Parts: sequence; structure tokens; C-alpha cells
Amino acid sequence: MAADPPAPVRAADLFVRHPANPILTADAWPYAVNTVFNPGATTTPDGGTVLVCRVEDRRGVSHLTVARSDDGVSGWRVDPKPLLAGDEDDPTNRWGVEDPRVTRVDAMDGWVIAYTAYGPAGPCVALALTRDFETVEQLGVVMPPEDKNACLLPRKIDGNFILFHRPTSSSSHRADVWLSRSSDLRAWSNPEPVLAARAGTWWDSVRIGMGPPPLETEHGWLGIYHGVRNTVAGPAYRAGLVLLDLADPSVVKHRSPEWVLSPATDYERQGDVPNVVFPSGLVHDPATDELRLYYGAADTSIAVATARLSEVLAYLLTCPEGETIES
Ligand code: BMA
Repeated sequence: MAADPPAPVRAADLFVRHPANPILTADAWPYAVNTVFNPGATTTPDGGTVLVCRVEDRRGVSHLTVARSDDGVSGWRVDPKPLLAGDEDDPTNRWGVEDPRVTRVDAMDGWVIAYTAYGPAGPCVALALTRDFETVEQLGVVMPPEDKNACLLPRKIDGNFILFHRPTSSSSHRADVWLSRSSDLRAWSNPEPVLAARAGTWWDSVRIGMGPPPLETEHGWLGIYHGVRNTVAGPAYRAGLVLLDLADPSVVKHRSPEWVLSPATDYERQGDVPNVVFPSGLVHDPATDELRLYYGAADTSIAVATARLSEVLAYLLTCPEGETIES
């Protein structure tokens, strides 16, 4: 008699918090800061992990600083100065730079950092290029205010780079994921709707935003996004999954009804902003099937959770398509 197939892993069990969490806090910084959180992540050819961390200084202004580790969990070496910071004389980022997402682009032999620039007109999306995480070339603002939560796919599709982002305006209550296309990272097409915040009491009913750059898999682009629900105790930030069509990433193939990560530990439930899990960096090791998801915890520290890509995809393929943005 054939053995029963293994039971599918439940959504809440897919990602396992690392016992070393939180893996980075302000105490690890070589200079005085308030908090470190919401990092972009990538691996380097030597097998090391690079995090581009959002660092909030003791004025409340954020900049981006690099931390490196051989195993992606411990032994972090934090740079003595920022990789990227706002400029008092630049109205687009006078109030700092936040929430970087890092994409390895092989065709450019480098990495693109998509981040939120913050100034009096509101948050907007800016891009920077780096080949070494020591210097950056700033491309400047690519999506005007208000817009944030941007990340780039690692390769062109039909001749165009794809940038996910989250435009909002004071005349609309919507805060959904859209994408724009560009052949040169400078001139971008009008946004196309991708994924909508769900209605009612859902965990992702108020705002959503794409987290790390989606990962290319045989079944589609694996996206991890954050969703916000308002409660009388304040907002709660959680993480869920989406699988996008490989040929056209504006098409949602599957979306997790349930979250996969929700504030539960002390470091996620207590901090400068309580009850926040903010997914922002993802690395995958094809040799071991392991995913490492880096996330900000309570806007105060950096944590990591691991999963098996095969289990994540097996779960997602059982999920429905989900809702699209209403026109
Ligand atoms: C969002 C962003 C994130 C932050 C989150 C929770 O609007 O600003 O940087 O982690 O709020 O405060």
C-alpha cells in the first residue's frame, strides 16, 4: 500500500523564527542610534549575507547602514558610517531615507536599492545602484509622493524592469500594490494594479505593501507582503504570501488567505511601534531549499525566520487567487 502523502504544512507553521532573534539591535551599532529595523537583504558570491538596515538616529531621522555576516544570523560586522542618508538641502529626503529593498541584478553586475525618501511632500520612492555596498550611485526619485514600499524584480520582462510600489493619496482610502515598467530604471510607465487590501476585518484590510523583491520560482514570482489591520489597540502589521505570474507579474495566481507571520514574541509585540512584523529581505539557498526572511520587529530590531521554499510553494498552490483592486 502506498504511503499517505505528507500533510501540507499550515500557513502559521511555514516560517520558523530563529532562536537567535532578534539578530540585530541598536546595541550592535558602532555609533549611537535609536533603533535598527526593516532591512533589505542579499547574498554575495563568497556566500556571505549583506543587510542594508534602516537605522533611526536619535533625532528620529532614518538612514541606511550595511551589516555583513558569514552565516546570515550571527557575527554581524556593522559599517561605521551610513551607506545612504538624507540631505538637509534636498526636499525629497530632508527627513531621511527608510525601508530599503535590495535586488541583485545580474545584467547590471550589481544591486538596485529601492527605498523610501522622506520630505515635506511626503514619502516617495527613490533608487540607488551599488556594486560593493560601499558606495552608491543615486538615481533619485522615481515615484513622486505619496508612494513607498517599492522593490524591483531581478530581471527584465519583455525588455522592461518591473518595480512594485504603493501609491496613495489623501483623496483615496486605498493603499494597494501596483507595478510600473521601465527599460532604463529612469522613465516609468503608469502604474498597473496588482494586489488589493482586502475589505472588512481581514488582517490585510487597511494597507498592504510588497516586502522583499519577489523570488523567481518555477511556479511564479513568490512575493511576501505586509498587511495592516487597525484595532482599538493600534495597527497590527503581519506578513502574507502571493504568487504572481512569471510572464506578467501584474497577474495574481494565488494569495494566502492567512498570514504567515504575525507579532507574537516580546521583540515583535514591544518596541517603538508595538505589534509590527515588517518583511523586507529574502534570501534563498537552492542547495538546501532554505528561505531566510529578514524582517523588522516593532520598529526596533531585526529578526529572521526560515522556511522551506518547497513547502511555501506547496501551500500557496492550494490558495485561491484572492481579490484584485476595484476600479
Ligand atoms: C510603515 C513604515 C514602516 C514601519 C511601519 C510600522 O508605514 O513606515 O517603516 O515599520 O509603518 O510603524
